[in-house]
Amino acid sequence: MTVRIGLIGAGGMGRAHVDRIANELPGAQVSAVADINFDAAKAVAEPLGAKAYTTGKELIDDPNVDAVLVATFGKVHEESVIPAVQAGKYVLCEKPLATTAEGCLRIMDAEQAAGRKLVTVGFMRRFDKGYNKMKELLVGGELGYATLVHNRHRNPSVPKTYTSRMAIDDTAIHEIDTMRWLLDEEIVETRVDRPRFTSKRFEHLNDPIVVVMRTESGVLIDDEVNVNIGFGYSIECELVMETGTARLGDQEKIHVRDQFGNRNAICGSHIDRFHDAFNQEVQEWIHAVARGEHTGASSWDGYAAACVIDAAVASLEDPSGPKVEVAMIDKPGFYA
Ligand code: ISE
Repeated sequence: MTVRIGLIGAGGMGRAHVDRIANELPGAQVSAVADINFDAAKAVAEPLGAKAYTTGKELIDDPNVDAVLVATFGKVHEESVIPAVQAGKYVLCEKPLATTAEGCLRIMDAEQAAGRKLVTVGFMRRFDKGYNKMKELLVGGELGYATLVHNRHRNPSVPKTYTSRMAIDDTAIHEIDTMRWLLDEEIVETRVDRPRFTSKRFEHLNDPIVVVMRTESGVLIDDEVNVNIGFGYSIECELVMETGTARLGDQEKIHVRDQFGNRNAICGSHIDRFHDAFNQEVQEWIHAVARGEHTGASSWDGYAAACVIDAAVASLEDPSGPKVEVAMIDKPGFYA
């Protein structure tokens, strides 16, 4: 079966997904594209012979759409995900599932009413080889249990429209989910520290910040979010266990050694740095949809991340940067 995918959101992330589905991954085709900017939808749809729409609703109702890929802004994910679920279609929604825990709960309600898990959240780092090796080492247990994790999440720059809240719900969300997945436990408390801010930021932005989190078992996680670093897109992670540590390889690039030194190129964006992880994620989703099965991070994972976001934002908005407990509902049996 060829899965016919409808893409909602024809921006950079959506176009990168279209490109991988058309040129790299077997088993699917993009049959429709929707964007509030119709010209942008048309520009992506026409070369593929796909339909273009202005609204997600029209795309979801299209009988030639089997499954929906949502790549709009986080704030408007909910308005596409809920109708897609109500139409009984599988959805791969880019992170965040919704920007607040409340929004995620509404999605979970719709999904439970539909009676099956239909929503996958695009937490692609779960498919990254380096993080998977790290998890394997931790689960293997030869270096003991985890005590600390140090993360650095650096972007070359962000547009003026990027807000301080987005440093958490759009950027740190990756570490929030990856740490829950890596350590296999919930984050129960968080606080946001503010170092000296960079002069390279837009005035309205708190940048850099450090999001500090603690898990149920007491593992302490720090995450430097630094989004105007200039030199490139750089993700670092070091897992500290009792008798050893594991660190991500720096970039998905080769090392060059010559008369200028020993170096590897720095990635420019997440699309570049996590290219293989995105491919793996989307490929597994396509195969699962064809089998009529759910795969990847669930709405519960989207909700759990949003609960940490809500707590971190509360800390960020209080100039004293207090520790804030993460409040969550009990996990419904549906997501067990
Ligand atoms: C963007 O949406 C991403 O997902 C990137 O991985 C992150 O580094 C960036 O800050 C976000 O805006």
